[in-house]
Amino acid sequence: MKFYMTPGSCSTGIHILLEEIGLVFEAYVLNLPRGDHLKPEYLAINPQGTIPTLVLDDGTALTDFVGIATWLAQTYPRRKLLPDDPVLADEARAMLAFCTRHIHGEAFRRVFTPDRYGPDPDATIAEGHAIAASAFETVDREIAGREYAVGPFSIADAALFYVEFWADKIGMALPLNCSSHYQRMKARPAVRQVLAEEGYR
Ligand SMILES: N[C@@H](CCC(=O)N[C@@H](CS)C(=O)NCC(=O)O)C(=O)O
Repeated sequence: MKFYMTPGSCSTGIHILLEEIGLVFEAYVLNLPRGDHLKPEYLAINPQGTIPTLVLDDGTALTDFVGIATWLAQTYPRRKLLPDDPVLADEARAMLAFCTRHIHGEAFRRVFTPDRYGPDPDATIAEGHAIAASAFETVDREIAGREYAVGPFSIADAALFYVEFWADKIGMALPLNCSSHYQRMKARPAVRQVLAEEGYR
């Protein structure tokens, strides 16, 4: 498999899942500020010009975080990346969607790329911070008393981790349960390995 990624981006979440499963893959690092993701050769693989992309051995390109994470969980069921319990599995999918679509797509997209939202970047960044803060409070209530996002470790944790990592990066304080979750994730061998490989100590 070929994995297209950028260190410290949302692809870090998929990188963690690949390591958790113990898959062998070729990593291709894209430099987003330099525009690698908009070059014709990459757009031929992923027309949306986003990372992560996972190209399977038969050449199929999976181009969406939720899609890749779900594919990994279903393709490697023995790793139990989605709980057997259907209610918990549904909660994991809901958390995955909330982290990628809402916390990433609505909050951090404003914080990291405010120019996409109009002429007042400072107001957009502030709005992004406010959306993120409120969303982390919601997650904090949901994960209270659990070891991981829905109880057992799942694909939801990879998504929650990368948005927590971004909060940490921009100096945003996480509420208590999210902060504990973030520390617990950072203690996992696969997460430590991924962070080291991506250049974080
Ligand atoms: N729909 C994609 C979006 C992922 C996404 O926004 N990735 C960011 C990096 S964290 C990206 O590729 N940004 C480049 C761009 O949007 O131009 C997914 O969920 O995987």
